Amino acid sequence: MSSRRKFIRRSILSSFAVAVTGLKSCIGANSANTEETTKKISVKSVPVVISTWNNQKANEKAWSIIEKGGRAIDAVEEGVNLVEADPDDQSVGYGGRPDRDGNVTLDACIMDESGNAGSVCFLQKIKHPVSVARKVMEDTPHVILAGAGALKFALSVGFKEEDLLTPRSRKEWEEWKMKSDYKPLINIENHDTIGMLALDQAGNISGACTTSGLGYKMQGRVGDSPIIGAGLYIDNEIGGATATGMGEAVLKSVGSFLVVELMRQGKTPNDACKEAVMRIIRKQEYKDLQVGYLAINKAGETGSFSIHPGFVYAVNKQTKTQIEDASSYL
Ligand code: SD4
Repeated sequence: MSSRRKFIRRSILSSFAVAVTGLKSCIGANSANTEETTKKISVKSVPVVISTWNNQKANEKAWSIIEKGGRAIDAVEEGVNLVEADPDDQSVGYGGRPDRDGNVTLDACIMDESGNAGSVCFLQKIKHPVSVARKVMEDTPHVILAGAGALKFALSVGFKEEDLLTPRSRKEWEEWKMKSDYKPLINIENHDTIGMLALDQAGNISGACTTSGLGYKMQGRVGDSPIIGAGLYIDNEIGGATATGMGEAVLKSVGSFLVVELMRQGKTPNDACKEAVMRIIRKQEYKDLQVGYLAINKAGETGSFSIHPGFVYAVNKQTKTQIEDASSYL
């Protein structure tokens, strides 16, 4: 049997194997018949990989793992690793824009289908913060390690120290210092953070998020991306969500957790992302800031929404990666 046919067959088989305890909320049933509903209905799980912005290669990498029957957690880690290593992506990992003092400081987190989570923030000199986050998740009793402690841990488990400031990012920072004008531009400067969600053939969901944060931020600033519930949240009974854009707005609304909880209450991924954006819009001045959410549910349905137009995302539900425009409030 061709590997494509095997893949389709496995996907169909897994769709019947998934019984979702949280399903009653997905379909709006009341609590009295929860058990019955759970027994009778199973979700048809269609494998999917989705990630923020135009990260086609990262999606292709992740999809190649899903397609072979691999785990979602491996797919998201290896997918975002590609972007972390790319010197041309100035919002993530190697080549990321530095803070205003010239330090490249990285934030990342990862979460698996069992609700395990790992995170690093304000980590310097390590090219793959998401892989350090996975080690935190798997090898320590903690969820978040920060700064010098995160670096010490990374070195102790075999990561190597590297200078992450590329000549291009250094040159731009030197130019920025002439004026020191701190005003992130929507969709242009500072926005390429990768948040990735995957649903594998076994019906399991995992996610990862990694960034160098806002360019020219204050030293020590940590954004939403490494914070479980803000930049990323997974609940394998319901779905997953990730965020990009102005981290302060996402942090204050615990955005990704909110999106997943809204899906638990019965909203589609799209409507859940929209409502999470509306929470920001109702509470603060939003004209000068961009926030975008992506979500998937247990069935593999996807959704997205942003404040401003221009937020794009990469999605695989079939072999070819599509780059799509998110709907937006403005
Ligand atoms: C942060 N949310 O550090 C990140 C930035 C981002 O695309 O998403 N950029 O606030």
